[in-house]
Amino acid sequence: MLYIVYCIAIIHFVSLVLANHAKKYTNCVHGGTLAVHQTSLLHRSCLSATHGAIFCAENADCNAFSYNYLSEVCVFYRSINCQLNGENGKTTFTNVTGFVYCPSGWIMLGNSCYFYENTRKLDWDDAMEYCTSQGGYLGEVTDEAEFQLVDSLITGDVFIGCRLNNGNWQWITSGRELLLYDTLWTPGEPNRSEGDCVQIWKGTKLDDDSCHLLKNVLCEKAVLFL
Ligand SMILES: [Ca+2]
Repeated sequence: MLYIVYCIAIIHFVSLVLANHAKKYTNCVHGGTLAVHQTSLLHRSCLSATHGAIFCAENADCNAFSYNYLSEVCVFYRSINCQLNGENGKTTFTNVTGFVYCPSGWIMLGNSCYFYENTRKLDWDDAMEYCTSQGGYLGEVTDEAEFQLVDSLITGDVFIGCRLNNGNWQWITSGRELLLYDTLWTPGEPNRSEGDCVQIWKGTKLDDDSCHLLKNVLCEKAVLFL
C-alpha cells in the first residue's frame, strides 16, 4: 500500500514539474506491448496533466503528451518509426525525426489522420466539399494495410475519394489511378451497374456506386508534425 502511494506521489510530482515547465511530458518510454489500439492513444480527454502523464506512462506507443490548461484537452504523441524491442519488450525509438499528431477529433491510423463523419450522410460531391472544409480531403486508400486500418474505423458504407474520370478510376486528390485489377476492389467490382463513384462497402472492399446516394463520409489529412 505504501509503495502504491509512493508511486502515485512520484508520478504526480514529475508530471506537475514537467507540466509547469514545458507542459509536455517527454521520454515517456515504458515497457509493455502495443496491445492498446493506436486510435485510443491519441486525443483522449483527460482531466489533468497528471492523468495524461499516467496514461502516457502506461502505453508503449506514447512518448509525449501536451496538456492545454485552457481547453483541458490532452494530445498524445508518438514518435515516427518507433519499434517494439522483441528482447526486452520495451519500445525503442529509432530514427526519430519528429513527433506526429492529429488535430482534435481526428484519429491517427498509419501515416494519416482520419475523420469519420457518421452523424450525417452526403452525396459524393458534398462529401468531397465537406472534407475540404475540414482541411482535409475525401479519404484515399493506398494499399491493403491502409484499407485494413480504415475498415476497422468505419461501421458502415462510406464514400471515398475515387471516381471514374475520363474512363479511368482515379483518386481525385492525389491523381493516382485505381487499376481495374487492384485487389482493393471487392471481387466482381467495379460492375458499372449504378454509378461512377467509389465507396467502401462495409464488410467487403471497394465498390462502384451511384454518386447521388447519401452515405457517411471518411475524410483524411496528413499527420501534423510537432
Ligand atoms: Ca458496384
